[in-house]
Amino acid sequence: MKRRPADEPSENELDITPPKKWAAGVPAVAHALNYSLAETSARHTALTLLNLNQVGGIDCPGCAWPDPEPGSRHRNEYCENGAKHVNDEATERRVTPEFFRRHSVTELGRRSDLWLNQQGRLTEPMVKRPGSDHYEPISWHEALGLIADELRSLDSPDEAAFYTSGRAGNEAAFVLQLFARAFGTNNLPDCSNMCHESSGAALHETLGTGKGSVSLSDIHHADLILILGQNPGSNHPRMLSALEETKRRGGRIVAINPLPEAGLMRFKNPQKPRGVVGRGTVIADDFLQIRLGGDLALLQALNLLLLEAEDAKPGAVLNRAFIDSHTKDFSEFAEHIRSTVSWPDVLRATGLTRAGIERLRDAVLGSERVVVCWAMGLTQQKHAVATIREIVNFLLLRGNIGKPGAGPCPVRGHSNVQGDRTMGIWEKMPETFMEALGREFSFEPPAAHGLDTVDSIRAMLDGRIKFFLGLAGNFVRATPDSPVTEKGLRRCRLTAQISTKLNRTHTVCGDTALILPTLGRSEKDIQAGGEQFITVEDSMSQVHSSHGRLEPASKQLLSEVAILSRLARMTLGDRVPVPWEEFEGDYGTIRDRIARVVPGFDNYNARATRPGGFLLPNPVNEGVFPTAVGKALFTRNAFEMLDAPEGHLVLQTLRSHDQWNTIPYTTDDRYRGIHGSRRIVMVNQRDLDALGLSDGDEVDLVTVWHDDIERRAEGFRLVAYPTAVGCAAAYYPETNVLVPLDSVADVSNTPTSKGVVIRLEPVRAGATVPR
Ligand SMILES: Nc1nc2c(c(=O)[nH]1)N[C@H]1C(S)=C(S)[C@@H](COP(=O)(O)OP(=O)(O)OC[C@H]3O[C@@H](n4cnc5c(=O)[nH]c(N)nc54)[C@H](O)[C@@H]3O)O[C@H]1N2
Ligand SMILES: Nc1nc2c(c(=O)[nH]1)N[C@H]1C(S)=C(S)[C@@H](COP(=O)(O)OP(=O)(O)OC[C@H]3O[C@@H](n4cnc5c(=O)[nH]c(N)nc54)[C@H](O)[C@@H]3O)O[C@H]1N2
Ligand code: SF4
Ligand SMILES: [Mo]
Repeated sequence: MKRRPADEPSENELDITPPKKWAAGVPAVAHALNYSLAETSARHTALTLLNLNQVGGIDCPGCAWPDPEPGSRHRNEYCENGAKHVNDEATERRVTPEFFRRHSVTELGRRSDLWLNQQGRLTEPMVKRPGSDHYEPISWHEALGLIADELRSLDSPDEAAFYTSGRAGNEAAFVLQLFARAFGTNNLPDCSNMCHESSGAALHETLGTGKGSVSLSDIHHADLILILGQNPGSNHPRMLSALEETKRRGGRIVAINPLPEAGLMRFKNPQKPRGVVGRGTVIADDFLQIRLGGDLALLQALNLLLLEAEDAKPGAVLNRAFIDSHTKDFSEFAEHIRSTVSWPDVLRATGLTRAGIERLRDAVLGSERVVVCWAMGLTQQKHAVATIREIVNFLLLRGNIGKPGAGPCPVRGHSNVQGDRTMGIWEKMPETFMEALGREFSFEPPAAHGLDTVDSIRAMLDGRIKFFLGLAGNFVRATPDSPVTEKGLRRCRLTAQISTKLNRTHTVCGDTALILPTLGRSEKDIQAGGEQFITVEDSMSQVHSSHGRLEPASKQLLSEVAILSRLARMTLGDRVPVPWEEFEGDYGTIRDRIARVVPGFDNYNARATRPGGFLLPNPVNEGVFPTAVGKALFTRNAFEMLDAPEGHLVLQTLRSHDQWNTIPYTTDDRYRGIHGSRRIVMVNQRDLDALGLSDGDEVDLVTVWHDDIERRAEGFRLVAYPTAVGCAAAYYPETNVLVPLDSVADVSNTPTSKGVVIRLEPVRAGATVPR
């Protein structure tokens, strides 16, 4: 059954109910089923959901949270949002050539992100030729030929950028980076540049590895888990089941967040009968309602309190043996903390009380095994890398790294964002990887580092990048400073997107633009060598396979690997001896090569298909810290905080419960009690009073930044909300327009999406409000 394209939803029926104090339970399951059934038939829904996260089934295309051991998986091993994500892909709606005849590119550019996504799956390759305002059908051969010609006509390979979003599987990612490097560039920007780049930078520097070292079992066995800057109830829902298990074993959890997120407060597990009725489990034993950007100050104060506790009781607080044998620069760090932490600054930066921070110290002192989890609330701040380094300092002090039940846990976003990096999607892969790649395929990979996401946009703006290819993702909505990014992309000579669904990036075109429609993860992938599967790596470094089950959305779809292999062959000919055709026919041959290039992947093909897959070793768990000096490093980090001038607020741009990154599924945010509109901004009642504004007023959000460009997001409804004082929250991507391209984290170059100083300007009666 083909469904009609959906109509543009109405945006002005805002309905506010009190924020929820618990997450999941029966309503969550009901919501997922409602959404799924609106998109697909009941049979389809059953087929996708029963295969989700099962051995031999489909890896959930949602977040990167790991699956339990094969033997302990539930029959419904997915969350409400995982069900929504997979059914968003399995929709029976279709975008056809007829659709593009009816809608010009300009018209599509005026549609909302929600509407574009609701039109359904892309079905045929399409081209927008120079001077035209319509996409028209094109054959695969001609489409890939156009791209290959454009690539060959560039003055330098560095005029091309190849973007990856973290849904791409290992095989496609490996082929893409190989193609880019064989072509001659390291310009491999990815979504990770906007996501956990700060985590990778800080962990790599201090521990010698950019990944977290914690497993699900460590989460279960921790005495104490700190959760900073993360909203697992919406963004990693099955993490709540793991936290429930931690609690059952007597562990404690402290939530550190400007918002009292429902999932952190109380959880009703829909997979357990007792979770469906009753009050569920209280997740957070303590909640520190921190101000945006205050985490560095909090961690430094906590580290000072630990040093002072050690002074009071020498030998009882710090793990001296661990510090002496496994770390470097402890004294410099301790001296720095003692001489720089100022309590007035800490209290101002965090908005917390000293008593609250001392409570946290006591919780730490009462715990042998501590895990620290974090996500975007930390990574998307100017001082993100310093903050995460300070987490490492904190963990090192009591030897909470490399032992069971303890360690750093950056909770990754996209289901395979970590795997894509392991496969070489990074503009600055280490030399060891480049050498192995060059040796395996007998070529000289380019030595110079490439451009990341923000630098690629800068290069587009000044004409240094002329070609853009996106493997999944929605570049113009994921990136900051929307009109600036759009201008950059429009300056390209050719833009091409390998996508499953229509999104805004398809409407922001270079002279020539191509839509290359591809198979989703839920679909059967049949190649010359038979039925294929792909592999992915979760947030805890477990690598496993994913097998598509559904019939493809259209007969004309090609797999990501097929598109990239054919494009590489057409562009490079036999310039580099890579068996592209063999890769396309049998992904096992790609995995054989990966096994020879990437450490930890020996015997990849056999191990990937074992139930549950295999775990990549993390040296930290063997007590090895592969930094330059072979030890974990304590670091000294300068105090920094987010300060808003009088009459201003700091804004974070975040996700609702009902969206997948740049794609809203509905206009609701159920756990926060917001229904019917995404153009809202959450502000504390005390700030509303101080600003002379009221709940329900309409305002523009205007960025305060040191250049002359006016950045304004128009027509937002104020919602009085219990967020930290001085801190506002509004949804991404509608507010990306407010984040200046140059407002980035030190070291990692990640846009500061969680720390933008704004003012609220009341909208005069009668002014028109855009959608
Ligand atoms: N359903 C769903 N799941 C997803 C995604 C999705 O869009 N939808 N996206 C996926 C991706 S790619 C990612 S990266 C993850 C993102 O997962 P999250 O990081 O949980 O996502 P955000 O909505 O950006 O939420 C940031 C959280 O940090 C808090 N926060 C903001 N600033 C600060 C701060 O300065 N300090 C502290 N302590 N807290 C702060 C916010 O209040 C919020 O709770 O989720 C993944 N999972
Ligand atoms: N202001 C602000 N900006 C942010 C953030 C924020 O919190 N605030 N978060 C940042 C973060 S953490 C991230 S990860 C980025 C996300 O940025 P991206 O990863 O670029 O964006 P997504 O929304 O995940 O991309 C969705 C699109 O991917 C395509 N797609 C989906 N599945 C597949 C598939 O299997 N194959 C292919 N080829 N295509 C597919 C579909 O066409 C869909 O429209 O955004 C970042 N931007
Ligand atoms: S927690 Fe993440 S990976 Fe697991 S089912 Fe939900 S969205 Fe999918
Ligand atoms: Mo992300």
